[in-house]
Amino acid sequence: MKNNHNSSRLAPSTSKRIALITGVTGQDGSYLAEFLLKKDYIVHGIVRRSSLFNTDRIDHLYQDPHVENRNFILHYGDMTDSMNLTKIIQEVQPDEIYNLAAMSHVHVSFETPEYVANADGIGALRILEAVRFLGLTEKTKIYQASTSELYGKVQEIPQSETTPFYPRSPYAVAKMYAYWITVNYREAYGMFACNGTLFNHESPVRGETFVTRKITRAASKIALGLQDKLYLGNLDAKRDWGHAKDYVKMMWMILQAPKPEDWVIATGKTTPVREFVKMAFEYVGVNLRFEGKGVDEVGIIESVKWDVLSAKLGKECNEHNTTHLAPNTIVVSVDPRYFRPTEVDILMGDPSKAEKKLGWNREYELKDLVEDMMKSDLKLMSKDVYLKEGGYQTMSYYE
Ligand code: NDP
Ligand code: GDR
Repeated sequence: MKNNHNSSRLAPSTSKRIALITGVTGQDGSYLAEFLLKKDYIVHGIVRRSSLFNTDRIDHLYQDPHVENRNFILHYGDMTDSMNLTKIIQEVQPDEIYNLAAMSHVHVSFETPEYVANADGIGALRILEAVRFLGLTEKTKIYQASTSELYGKVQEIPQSETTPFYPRSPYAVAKMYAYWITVNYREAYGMFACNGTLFNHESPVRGETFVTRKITRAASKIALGLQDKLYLGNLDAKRDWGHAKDYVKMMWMILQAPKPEDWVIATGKTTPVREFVKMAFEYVGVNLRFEGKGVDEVGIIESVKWDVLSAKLGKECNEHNTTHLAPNTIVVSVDPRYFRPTEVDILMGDPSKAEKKLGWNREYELKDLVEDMMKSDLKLMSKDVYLKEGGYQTMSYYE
């Protein structure tokens, strides 16, 4: 990150509303910061120190710390450091806190369970307790980023605010603690603290190792001839996928509701991973068929719509000059390393409470989401083609 952490130059006292976002460098944090800045908030964000810049997603919002009256201000911090969080909250005196910071990868949480409990679980407590300790319970509203992973081994379909939880990963168990401690602080101390139980939401800036982005990046690279094959885990898993842009609006809506409550935010539709793969390849005119079962299942090129591929790649493509996409080429295989010790088979949310009471509606259907991600990744990967042609090295970034 560029050094943007000079808190002695905070914005002067103002009538503007002040928001603090933990996890501002993440997918949701970056969209939410953009959304709140458009609403004329002063936005503070907490950023982790990293040995490389980790602020790519908020680069377009960055303001030089030497500029007076900034409305986007970053602070170094970590969810595992109570003193640091308390100090930032004291300095910022936020009207709204959005606690989005988390080690958010379900599979990785099996490798780092203790850290996840600390950052994702106790981290939420640190925020709540800091607000209480600083005497800000009347002033500061808190949004806790809860998750459909809480439903885990689902007890009913679809899942709503009243569906019992059955977490299936260290991540989900940590988030379960965060969920209930948020409810407890609301009930015990009358705090405006809410859980948004959000189902999967994706975007062109989704982390590269989540399944949707892994697929759209690979489909783009395969179309461009930069990668041969995509290896995935459980193709049968079903998820309720929406667009992050639609979902961050609801985080804000949840804190504008007349009273603090917990909300399910979802599309109400569910789709298998396999289908998402087909949709991504279809965007570039490649039709896939799947054959085999379990670890032997493969995705095979059935046919190519050359006119679609040519239009998407901006150059004439045909069976003679694009042989890497020949019919019957295997482009998807299963690798058991991506299986999880315990899996969440199906998630499908019932968003009717938020639809009725918060006016929740969505701009993006799944097809629009896939298009948005594919368009962006094709553009991104095309840069690699130019770099390679110019004799430069490109990063592999395979997972
Ligand atoms: P990302 O993984 O994209 O972003 C997570 C953010 O948290 C990053 O800014 C990351 O920093 C930061 N972070 C991680 N650990 C710490 C720590 N110890 N201290 C400070 N910051 C930390 O997640 P999303 O944006 O997708 O999700 C936002 C939140 O919503 C998360 O809590 C996630 O669990 C939850 N959620 C997400 C859903 C989704 O589908 N996207 C659905 C439901 C809930 P860095 O950039 O340095 O890694
Ligand atoms: P999820 O998202 O676990 O739902 O958590 P992810 O995209 O990682 O997995 C979705 C489903 O796809 C299956 N899958 C694979 N997943 C990954 N990552 N990589 C693969 O190669 C692969 N192959 C198949 C998974 O098994 C799973 O069933 C996301 C995160 O954003 C959480 O933080 C958030 O709380 C939930 O969504 C809601």
